[in-house]
Amino acid sequence: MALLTPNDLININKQLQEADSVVKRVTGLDIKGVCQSLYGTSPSSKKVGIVPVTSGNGIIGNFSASLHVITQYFGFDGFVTDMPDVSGYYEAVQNGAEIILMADDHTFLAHNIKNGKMANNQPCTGIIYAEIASRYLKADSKDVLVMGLGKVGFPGAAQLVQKGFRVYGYDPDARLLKRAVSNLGIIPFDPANPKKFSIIFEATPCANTIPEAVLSENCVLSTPGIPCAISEELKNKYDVQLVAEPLGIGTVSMLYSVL
Ligand code: NAD
Ligand code: 2YG
Ligand code: MG
Repeated sequence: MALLTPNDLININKQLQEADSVVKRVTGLDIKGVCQSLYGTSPSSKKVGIVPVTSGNGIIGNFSASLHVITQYFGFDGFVTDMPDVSGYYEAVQNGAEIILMADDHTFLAHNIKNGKMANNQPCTGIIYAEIASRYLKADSKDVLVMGLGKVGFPGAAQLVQKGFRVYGYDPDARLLKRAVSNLGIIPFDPANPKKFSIIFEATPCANTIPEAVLSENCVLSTPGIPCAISEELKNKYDVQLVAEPLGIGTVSMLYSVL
């Protein structure tokens, strides 16, 4: 799995503000509004304990501090524990945390220890980026292109199918494409025979995954994928509405899902 770097998280507050303004322009709602509508919950300043984790590749500079900024930005009462790992977990609970946020190299979880609900970052990220894409106010049809059908893309595709969209999907991994076709009923997208879309959801760890032939003027590209799926040049050429942010949108989706 591709891990975040401190570089991705530079100036997270500004990245969140910029993402929020694109989401507002695209959907008419801010990110909180999308979460409220998606999960039917609202935060009322819940206490969130953020526990740094040293296992595997270890602590990512800025990761816990960025989660702190994100929790505050969305109206939660976040704090980072002084200690990492088990001692940090103990410290978080002792200090009144109602929700625990922590991540190792494989799993980033939110656990509401009051009601027992738990969330995983990958499906929560896919679901909210797909939901944002699905709410595009100027969409010209119910057709959506999903690029990447892995741990983030598959649950996003499922969300779009559930909302009644006609979902075209592509993944170079033939087993994953087959799984999405048979389990979700999506239409396999053939890159050799492209068509234009006004809504695109992308979840891959690769750059330049969106071919020019699928872009329509002013289309929405909602993508948690790092690095970005589209070049600056193509973005400008088609005036693409780009929703892309490295950590906050997925995290707030996790938090709302466990309220
Ligand atoms: P994954 O490995 O489970 O899935 C990625 C899929 O993309 C794979 O199935 C792969 O075959 C496919 N793929 C590769 N090249 C492609 C191409 N050219 N066209 C279409 N599909 C292609 O990874 P994941 O866990 O689903 O994560 C996807 C990306 O999202 C990663 O970059 C990850 O770091 C990022 N991510 C971001 C956030 C966030 O908050 N922004 C949160 C979670 C994950
Ligand atoms: O506590 C720490 O600082 C580290 N143990 C955090 C490790 C997080 C690793 N996960 C990732 O980098 C991401 N792929 C998942 C985070 C979602 C946002 N992209
Ligand atoms: Mg995000």
